[in-house]
Amino acid sequence: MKTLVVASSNVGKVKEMQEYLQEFDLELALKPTELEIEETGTTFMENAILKASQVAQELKQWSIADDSGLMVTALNGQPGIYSARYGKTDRERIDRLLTELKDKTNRQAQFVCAIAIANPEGEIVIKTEGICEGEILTEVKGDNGFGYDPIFFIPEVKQTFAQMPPQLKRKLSHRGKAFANLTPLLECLLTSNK
Ligand code: ITT
Repeated sequence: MKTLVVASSNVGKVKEMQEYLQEFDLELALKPTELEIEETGTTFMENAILKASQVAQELKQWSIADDSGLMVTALNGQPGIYSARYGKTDRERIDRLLTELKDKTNRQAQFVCAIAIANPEGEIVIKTEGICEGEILTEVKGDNGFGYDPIFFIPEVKQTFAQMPPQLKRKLSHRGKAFANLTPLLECLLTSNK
């Protein structure tokens, strides 16, 4: 494997994925924007597998996909796999969530990230997951990051993802943890494909 196609159109997510893959001897490419994969899965992992596998098959290249989202306890786990479809913009998605949580005292939530890597035939060779527990604030705080970062608060460090420097988000976040699980598996794969 020399080139790995990042199967995502989410700029914030792609930036983090590129950073977390930097330590590997890989050329990263972006999937063409016109190549869109329908997320018909019922779990984060099913959707990550769909995206990695279909992009790999289309382009006949190795591919990595991330499916992630926010599961809010007071909303019975919603928006979950529908986190991207909760509104048209990050602002709209945040506002909708804050409105739905307006009268709720239970602010518990978890971010989940599923990662899948597919070979050029579309077969899944690696899959990992990461989870990060936190709370949903009643208003936005911080300017870093993307998506729901300004309302996702980690009590242990008293900061939202959007208030943290990128290294701390990497250490604590769902994506950082999924990539920490991925690292030894990817090292192994790269050694066996030399
Ligand atoms: P791709 O499928 O093209 O990768 P997407 O934005 O549609 O991009 P998902 O289906 O995985 O991605 O939806 C994830 C949603 O959760 C989306 O709205 C993200 O902005 C948000 N999200 C995921 N990880 C996040 C993070 O680390 N911080 C804030 N929001 C995040």
